[in-house]
Amino acid sequence: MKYLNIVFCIVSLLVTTAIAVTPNVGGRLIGMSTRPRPKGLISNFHVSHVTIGYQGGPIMTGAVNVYQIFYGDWSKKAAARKLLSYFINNLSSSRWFDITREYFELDDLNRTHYVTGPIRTAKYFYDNYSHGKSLSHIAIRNIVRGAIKRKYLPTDYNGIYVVYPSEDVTSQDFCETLCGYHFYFGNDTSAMIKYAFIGDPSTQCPSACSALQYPNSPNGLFGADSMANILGHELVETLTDPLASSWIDSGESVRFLLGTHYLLDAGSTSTVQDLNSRLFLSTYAFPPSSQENADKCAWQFGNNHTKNGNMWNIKLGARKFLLQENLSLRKQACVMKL
Ligand SMILES: *[C@@H]1O[C@H](CO)[C@@H](O)[C@H](O)[C@H]1NC(C)=O
Ligand SMILES: *[C@@H]1O[C@H](CO)[C@@H](O)[C@H](O)[C@H]1NC(C)=O
Ligand SMILES: *[C@@H]1O[C@H](CO)[C@@H](O)[C@H](O)[C@H]1NC(C)=O
Ligand SMILES: *[C@@H]1O[C@H](CO)[C@@H](O)[C@H](O)[C@H]1NC(C)=O
Ligand SMILES: *[C@@H]1O[C@H](CO)[C@@H](O)[C@H](O)[C@H]1NC(C)=O
Ligand SMILES: CC(=O)N[C@H]1CO[C@H](CO)[C@@H](O)[C@@H]1O
Repeated sequence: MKYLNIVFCIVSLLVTTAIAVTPNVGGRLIGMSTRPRPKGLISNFHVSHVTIGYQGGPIMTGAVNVYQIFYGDWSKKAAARKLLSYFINNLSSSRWFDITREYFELDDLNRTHYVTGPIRTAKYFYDNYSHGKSLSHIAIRNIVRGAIKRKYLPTDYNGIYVVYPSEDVTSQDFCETLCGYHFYFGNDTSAMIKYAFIGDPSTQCPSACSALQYPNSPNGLFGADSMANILGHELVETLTDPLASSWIDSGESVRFLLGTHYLLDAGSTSTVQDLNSRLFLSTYAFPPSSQENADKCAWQFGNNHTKNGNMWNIKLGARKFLLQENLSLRKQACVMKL
């Protein structure tokens, strides 16, 4: 079976050259799960506090550009677009982002290189429904690929491309099992395009993918305010685990991940990419957890300020956001800052 060959290929690469070898095939679509609910589809989801370990792959060092793709109809949402840019541009100067700076990669001489940032917005692009109003995972990948191919956005292997479908667009698994995810494509391990999908929950699932009390939000933009939390989650995971080979659950769960099946967050969908950059998709139900750093703290906000139903827990620049906590390596805990 081709699928299994690919899996074994990754395993042997990791075993023979333990450091900094990154498979250019395989990996999973790393989703941010919807909020845990007592009953229903995601009832088995729980946040595990088992520490994550370094698995030998790369992280993203240095300055990282974020290329935003506003998909669908953003014509009346300049304020939301600006809020998301503001969030990105103010994130890496926060103490929250210092948590991310604890994460590192080892090069082939075992030298340590940390996530540094800064992250900042670069070119953005409006995509006027090029793939319709119902997006599969592959369509989302192709939206990014198309924007680069047609030179609306530059090719930047140290960048992160973010696709934000407008609230009228439905996306595969969005609201059902996940709120956002990050993934990658390309043929060459040293030249992979990293991208993320961030859904707008405001009309489709204001409670499954937002912790805010609809319609209240810190900046008066429920959709963008909710997306900021998902965006923070996916950005730090992309920085610390861009190819799902660096900072992800350690030990048995990862051996299981590589040797048997691609494990997933509760009920989400795995995406396996072969050498021809085709995508295989398959879904497993509630496997043991395989989580990245922000997954450990998803939907945990620590103390928040609440006024008239409006919740926030962090100030970035002059604006307030409700942003989840993150996993500190040193503290082995979910924290808002170091
Ligand atoms: C916050 O974001 C705004 C808008 O993108 C930007 O002008 C400002 O310089 C940022 N502030 C910091 C401290 O990065
Ligand atoms: C790097 O560290 C690993 C694990 O400690 C060790 O097996 C390997 O020989 C080291 N490589 C170099 C180049 O020092
Ligand atoms: C988007 O496409 C629609 C239908 O093709 C068209 O009416 C509209 O002008 C386009 N908008 C932009 C900003 O290109
Ligand atoms: C990967 O390689 C194939 C075959 O050479 C090529 O057609 C395709 O465009 C490449 N994909 C990327 C993302 O570079
Ligand atoms: C915000 O704080 C209130 C009061 O402590 C708490 O009940 C609520 O669950 C918190 N909200 C979130 C999203 O953590
Ligand atoms: C709930 C929780 O862990 N909150 C912590 C967030 O981080 C700050 C700073 O380290 C702590 O004071 C909180 O207790």
